Amino acid sequence: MRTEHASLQEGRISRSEEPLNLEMPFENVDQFITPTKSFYVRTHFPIPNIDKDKWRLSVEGEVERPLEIEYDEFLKLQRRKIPVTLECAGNNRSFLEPKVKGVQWGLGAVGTAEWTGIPLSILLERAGVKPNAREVILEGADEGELDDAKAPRGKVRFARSVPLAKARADVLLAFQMNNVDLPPEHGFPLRAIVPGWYAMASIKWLTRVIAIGRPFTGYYQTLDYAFWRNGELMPLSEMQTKAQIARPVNGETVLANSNVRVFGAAWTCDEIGRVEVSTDAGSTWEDAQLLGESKPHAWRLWQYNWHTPTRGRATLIARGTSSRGSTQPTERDSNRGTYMINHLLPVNVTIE
Ligand SMILES: Nc1nc2c(c(=O)[nH]1)N[C@H]1C(S)=C(S)[C@@H](COP(=O)(O)O)O[C@H]1N2
Ligand SMILES: [Mo]
Repeated sequence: MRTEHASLQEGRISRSEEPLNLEMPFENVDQFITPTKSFYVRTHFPIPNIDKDKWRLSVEGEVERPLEIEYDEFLKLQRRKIPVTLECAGNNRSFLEPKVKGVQWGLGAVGTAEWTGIPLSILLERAGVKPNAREVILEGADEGELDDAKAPRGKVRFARSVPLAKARADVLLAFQMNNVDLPPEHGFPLRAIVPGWYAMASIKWLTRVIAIGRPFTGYYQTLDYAFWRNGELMPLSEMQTKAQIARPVNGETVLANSNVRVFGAAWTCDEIGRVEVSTDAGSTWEDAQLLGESKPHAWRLWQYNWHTPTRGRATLIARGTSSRGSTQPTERDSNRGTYMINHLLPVNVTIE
């Protein structure tokens, strides 16, 4: 690992060095907020080194009054702080059979942080969005050439769009993560947080906000981070419901005739309604206990008290349901390609 990145790893699993991709060991989850040093890192290009005094955010495109904002001006605006769970759309990819291309994430390309920033709606209002605008493109400062015959030639920047209604509703432009300035790898000086959506939409190193009157056709919108629906490639958006077991871990040996705490986290695009656990490979299910309070767009920790049998093996499975009633699918849907992996995953344990 390159020396400048080695110091960043700090107990995280290195999935690739250049670009830097680090995973949180999911078995370590024990609190609602993920410490920044444990939070997964996903990058596509080298991390841009941005001088905040030279950095500007532009708001342009289909707006009456295009504007540029400096970092210090940002800090003077009315700020908000919200906990939001980010999950990479490729989380759990290493469990797919047969294997597919892409970063081989296990369970830990997910985490919850408190994000402090300015609602995007404030800037859109200042700039005066024209009536014909439909979407808002969020563009980062990072760029590079892509190793894909379908990609445009030359350098491409990492960019995604959100519908104008979503941009106005709850997209946050965050300058702090867990109460301190964003670290470089998480998007310093400013990143978008798109609550409830897979994290590819939460653009780091944000430099441009562009209102447009038609659907955005950028590489990371239409070719990558897309899935098949009715024969058409659709951009990924909302997170799908998922419950993951943090402990026990797959392959662990647990004590016979004892109480074992099965513990994990569950999330969806809004709020979790229910988590069930099976200790017999999915034949029967019981409700887990949801811990803490429910917060929109953030995961919910849960636990289940399992009284273990005398000896043998068991297959544990957790299953989440959103407050709107969408439950995790049992089987993988191949239309989802290499993304949105939320089918049920077994955790096999030995009882001794
Ligand atoms: N500018 C920019 N923003 C980006 C990315 C990127 O490579 N460049 N990666 C996206 C993806 S795919 C994910 S999963 C999240 C990861 O955020 P994190 O590294 O803070 O965990 O950032 C998103 N925002
Ligand atoms: Mo991602």
